[in-house]
Amino acid sequence: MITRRGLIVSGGATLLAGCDAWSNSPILLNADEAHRYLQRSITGRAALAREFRPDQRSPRFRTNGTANPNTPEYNALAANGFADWRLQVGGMVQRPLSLSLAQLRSLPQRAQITRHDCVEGWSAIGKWQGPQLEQVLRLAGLRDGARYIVFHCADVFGQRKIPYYESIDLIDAFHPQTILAWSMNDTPLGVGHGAPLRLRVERQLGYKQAKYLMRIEAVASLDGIGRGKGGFWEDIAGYEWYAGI
Ligand SMILES: Nc1nc2c(c(=O)[nH]1)N[C@H]1C(S)=C(S)[C@@H](COP(=O)(O)O)O[C@H]1N2
Ligand SMILES: [Mo]
Repeated sequence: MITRRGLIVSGGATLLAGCDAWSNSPILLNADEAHRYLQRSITGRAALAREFRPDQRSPRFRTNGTANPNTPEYNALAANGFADWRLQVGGMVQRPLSLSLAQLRSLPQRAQITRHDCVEGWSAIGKWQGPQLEQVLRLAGLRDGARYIVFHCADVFGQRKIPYYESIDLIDAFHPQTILAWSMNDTPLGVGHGAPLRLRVERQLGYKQAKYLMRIEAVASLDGIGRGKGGFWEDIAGYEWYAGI
């Protein structure tokens, strides 16, 4: 039996399937997403970001954005080496999780040497290691209807003390190079680079690489997150939510 999804993925039949197929596809709900899907099939969202040799790493990798959250909560966690820190995994999952650094380190690991590109115009090559986000999402089990993963951070901005946040779709969440990095250049992440855990989503720009992760949330829609654009800079400065490189 040919499902509507089958028509979508079979390529040539896509246009014949018409609007009905688009609107019933589990991954395409509106024109904006349909546009991204088309772009994706041209550029290949599943393709890997380039990986480099160890000797190609940048001698200096600058920090950007928050270099130390410096809140009482964060300082207390940092003071004892993040032994009491836990990554909360919740939202639309079957099994909410609370994972220690030791648990994250004991999952199968992936290491990659990649180039970080900041929207402000600088780049740096570094080595990152941690479990693939996919490993953690499989442990938690996404519930039907979950379509985005939101990352909530420890650092806060402005008078209203809004914690940094970012989000990605499930294509990037399950991309093999999307990892929860606790190590940079073979050393546990320093405070400047997001200790104890940060996201690496290698096909996107720097501001998507959320540092100081505290909580991961699976959601059906980004409407209830911040002002609805899916990320801190997206909401306050109009940055693109999909920051593909
Ligand atoms: N929590 C948090 N994550 C963040 C930021 C931030 O200010 N807070 N800045 C982003 C930006 S714009 C960039 S370029 C990278 C910088 O990462 P680095 O400090 O390790 O170079 O982190 C991203 N992730
Ligand atoms: Mo950036």
